[in-house]
Amino acid sequence: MPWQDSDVYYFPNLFSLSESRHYFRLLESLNWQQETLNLYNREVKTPRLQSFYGDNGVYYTYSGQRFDATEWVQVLSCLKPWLASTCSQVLGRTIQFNAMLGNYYRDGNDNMGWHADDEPELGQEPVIASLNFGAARDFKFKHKFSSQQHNLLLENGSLLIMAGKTQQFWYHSLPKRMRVAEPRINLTFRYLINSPK
Ligand SMILES: O=C(O)CCC(=O)C(=O)O
Repeated sequence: MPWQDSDVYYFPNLFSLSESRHYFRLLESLNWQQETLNLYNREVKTPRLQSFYGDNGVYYTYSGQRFDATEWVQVLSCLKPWLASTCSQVLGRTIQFNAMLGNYYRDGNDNMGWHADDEPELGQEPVIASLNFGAARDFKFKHKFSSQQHNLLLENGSLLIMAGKTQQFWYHSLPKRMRVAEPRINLTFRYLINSPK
């Protein structure tokens, strides 16, 4: 995308309709959980389900809570190297992933608020590779220091790559869309640099 201070690529139809259906079915059996977060001393359930897989010992912290990775399962172990090589070709350098944070949106009421993937454990210029299956959903970008905004429709079977300075300069969100009745599965592959436990 030709946006200032960013390195964003969108590939629709990376998977055919039947491949996407196949992956959606397999991915439905991941370890989906609705997390409870403590926000301003109130217990709040995240408006979506999440799952977190990764190499042994990998964890991430979110809203002061620590989440330890579940051991890879077959479908993710197959997707991971394939996606790493796809991203390496796109970005022209070797990309590796050691974790996958997944999001399951049951319908258009489920959403994700504005944030940047800028936690220290992701490093300075993280590569986030995001696969989309199921309902198409709007994905919004908002510049951190100017009024620029962009919208991308993330379609069934597509790939979004966010790299370079994107997380330093932009927030992103997946807003509610009340007209959407179908579920959506999103897998975000990342590389986490964890300090020893
Ligand atoms: O579901 C999506 O596409 C949003 C995922 C996302 O923003 C994230 O995992 O940081």
